[in-house]
Amino acid sequence: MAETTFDNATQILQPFKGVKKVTLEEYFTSGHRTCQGCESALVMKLMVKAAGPRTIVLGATGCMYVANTTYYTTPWVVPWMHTQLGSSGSAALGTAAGLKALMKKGKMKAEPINVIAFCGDGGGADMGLGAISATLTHKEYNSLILLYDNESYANTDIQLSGSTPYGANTTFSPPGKVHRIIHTRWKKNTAGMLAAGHPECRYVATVCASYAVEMMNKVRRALTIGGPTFIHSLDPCPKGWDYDPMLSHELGELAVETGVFPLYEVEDGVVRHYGKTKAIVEGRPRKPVREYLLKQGRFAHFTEEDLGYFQAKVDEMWDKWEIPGVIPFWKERPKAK
Ligand SMILES: Cc1ncc(C[n+]2csc(CCOP(=O)(O)OP(=O)(O)O)c2C)c(N)n1
Ligand code: SF4
Ligand SMILES: [Mg+2]
Repeated sequence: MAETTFDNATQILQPFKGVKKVTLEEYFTSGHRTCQGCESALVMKLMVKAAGPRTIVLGATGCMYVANTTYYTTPWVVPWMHTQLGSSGSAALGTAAGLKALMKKGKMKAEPINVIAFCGDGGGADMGLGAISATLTHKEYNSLILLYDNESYANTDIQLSGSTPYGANTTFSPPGKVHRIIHTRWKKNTAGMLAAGHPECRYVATVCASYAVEMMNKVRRALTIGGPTFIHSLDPCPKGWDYDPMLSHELGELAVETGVFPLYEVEDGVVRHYGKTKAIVEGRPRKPVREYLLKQGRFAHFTEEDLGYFQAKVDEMWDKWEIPGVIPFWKERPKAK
């Protein structure tokens, strides 16, 4: 059979210019069993809406697998496949390579088909980090890995992950009488690490579904650029974060407005803060982190001292980091003589 030429060129997905321009079709519909107010379910819906119907979604184990594919029910309208907890990277690369081979051999029409693999913070930022890293080195294959970060191993009852914030109450870190703060580690900087360490990856972004149009446009940008790309989404989780489900949207906004979760994209090595984060970089004051933390039961045991420590760490990120929220180093200042 004749070989069809097929390179990395993908479709051009223009950004949605405002909410009224967003397409009406849904590819993640009813039929899921996530908790009321689950932001990660919204992320799935927006992600595939942004990508469109010519999309294959691959999902690592976690809430977005288990609650979305109960026997005989599923909200996915596009082709969907489960993959093992740490395998989102391998699934993305294998599927993209398989499609490319079939198209190259002329066994499939050569056309852009989006390959999106999602993973949770446990599956992506912890267990599957190696596979994601490998995928981000393979510039010849088009795929997007979307990490939905609800800041715990939620599906197995809220164990702490490398993405769980300092001090949070999880089933692995319940505050006690002797030790109030059991989880004393600061959250991993996953997007910054992946952006800084993968020269073949042309696009990395952080997103939050509270800013839905911007979030969808980052997905569209990643799928337009092609090659391996990565998006990190911060997703409020009413069960794990212990708050009233009606606060999901507000908590996403507060994560950004307090500077806890900066929004940025790195395209071909150029960092661009966007949205409310851009305003903060340009001088808008950050809200105090207590406004974000004290709305969540997982921080209900925090004292003023704990709030002060958390605020100081976030201040450090903004005041000292080489690129605030992205590159966690700063240059040694010359010692005064
Ligand atoms: C190799 C492996 N270890 C453990 C599990 C059990 N397990 C299923 S889902 C899950 C939690 C995954 O957490 P995360 O990736 O953050 O997704 P979330 O549940 O928070 O959506 C765990 C530990 C598994 N399925 N496979
Ligand atoms: S535990 Fe959290 S992430 Fe899982 S379905 Fe419920 S709200 Fe969504
Ligand atoms: Mg999780």
